[in-house]
Amino acid sequence: MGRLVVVSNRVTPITGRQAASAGGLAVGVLAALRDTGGLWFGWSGEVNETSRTGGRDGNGPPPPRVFRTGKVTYGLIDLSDADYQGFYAGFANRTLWPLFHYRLDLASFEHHWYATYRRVNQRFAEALRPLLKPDDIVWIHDYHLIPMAAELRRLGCENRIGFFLHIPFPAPEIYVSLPWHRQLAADLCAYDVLGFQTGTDVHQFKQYVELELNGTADWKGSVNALGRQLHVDAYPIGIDVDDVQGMAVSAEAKRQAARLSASMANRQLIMGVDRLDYTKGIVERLRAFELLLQDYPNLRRQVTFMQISAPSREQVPEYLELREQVELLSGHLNGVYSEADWVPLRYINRSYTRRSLMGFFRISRLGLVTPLRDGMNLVALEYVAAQDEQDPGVLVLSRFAGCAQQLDGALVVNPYDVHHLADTMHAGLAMTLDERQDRWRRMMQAVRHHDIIAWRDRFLARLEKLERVA
Ligand code: ADQ
Repeated sequence: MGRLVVVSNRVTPITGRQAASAGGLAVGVLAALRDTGGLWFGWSGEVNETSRTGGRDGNGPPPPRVFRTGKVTYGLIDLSDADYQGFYAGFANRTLWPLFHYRLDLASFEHHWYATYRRVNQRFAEALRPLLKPDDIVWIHDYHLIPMAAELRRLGCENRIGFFLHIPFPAPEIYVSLPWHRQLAADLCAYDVLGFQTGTDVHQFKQYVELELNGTADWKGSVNALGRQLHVDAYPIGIDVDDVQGMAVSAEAKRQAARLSASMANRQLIMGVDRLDYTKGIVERLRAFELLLQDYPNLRRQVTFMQISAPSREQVPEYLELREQVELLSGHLNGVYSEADWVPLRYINRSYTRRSLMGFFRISRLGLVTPLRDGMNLVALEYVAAQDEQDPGVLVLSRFAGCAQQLDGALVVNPYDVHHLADTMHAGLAMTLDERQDRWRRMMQAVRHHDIIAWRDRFLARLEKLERVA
């Protein structure tokens, strides 16, 4: 097999113990790169003024910093503040992210952001091009980098190039609201393999191709459009199951879980963990919890809901508004229902180590994963893997999370229907041990079947099978 080259917006060189705290993409991709050796290319996370694209001095931005750790070579570039604002904070996070999650109301369509997005993608391609060897297999990740294959092709690159979209691909009716929908669709068609999280995403992309590009798509995954033929399929991302199980019984997890248990006075623990993002349905979840306490007063004093929301994208105004809304609701809820010796909600606005989170999951009775829209949602998979098979918790899962298509043992809900969500939480808390075990076994089978290694191997096998671009 040719060398693997992975490109993602953020690259965090991680080693040793740090690797255990990294999630999804980093874990899966690093494992592949470590096995076979390869290059991981992308933005360093640094912002500085020497890295400006489109400057007038003719010098251009500096070349990437290239270094090697073990078998993995890293290629890192920095971004200027203007590029960061237009490309990352602007077009990626305030145009594509809300639009692809069906939040047209929150999407802004600024032409200068789009221009910067294209320019930064071009810069990524120009910086990567000299590092590529003819047999390299290139795997590009996520919505920040959609135009990259087209830019690489423009520079004469004939390598096999695949793309994986970590977020949903919206229904064509939503997608066409993007003023540049056609350009980005043409960019997607420049790839050889296009991977989505679910069959629904694949279906929606194919529908768009047929309706708007006059292309064709067959049931085997072959898509012809704009003079290109590409393979399009669902590759649901998964987790490293053994790793998560190990973390859930680690000394750190046990210590943290014991501290939490001691503070709970035998109450049942309900858990929610997400980035503080408007796609995750946190507001609806809090409303449902309030309804649970209102409609089932016998549960008061019997449960504690711990919602851990890691701060996220705090430079984006919509995220600050969400934080205020969640803080207001939490304060209200605790103000109304707390008693001298019981506080129903513990709302925590920071991140925890993954070991601690897995330890909390393991002692909880209910896991609430209720996004309004989510590509896959790794928290749901981690929740399942972290459980004790003798006494597993119940997963309440949104039908709008990609993983709802695999986890038939979950209690599946429509997160907008907060009354039903409250009733489902009640049913989950009352579930017998037999039923909990039965549901957990079914979910665990699916989580193992679709793990991170299966995801990566299936995608790369498909990319390797293809002939190089003529
Ligand atoms: P995200 O939207 O970030 O991912 P998710 O898939 O749930 O969402 O992954 C989040 C990761 O961060 C998990 O590994 C979780 O354990 C960790 N995490 C969350 N909150 C945390 C906290 N408070 N402290 C510490 N760690 C925390 C995007 C897409 C998803 C898709 C993934 C992978 O939006 O739909 O599943 O990429 O493709």
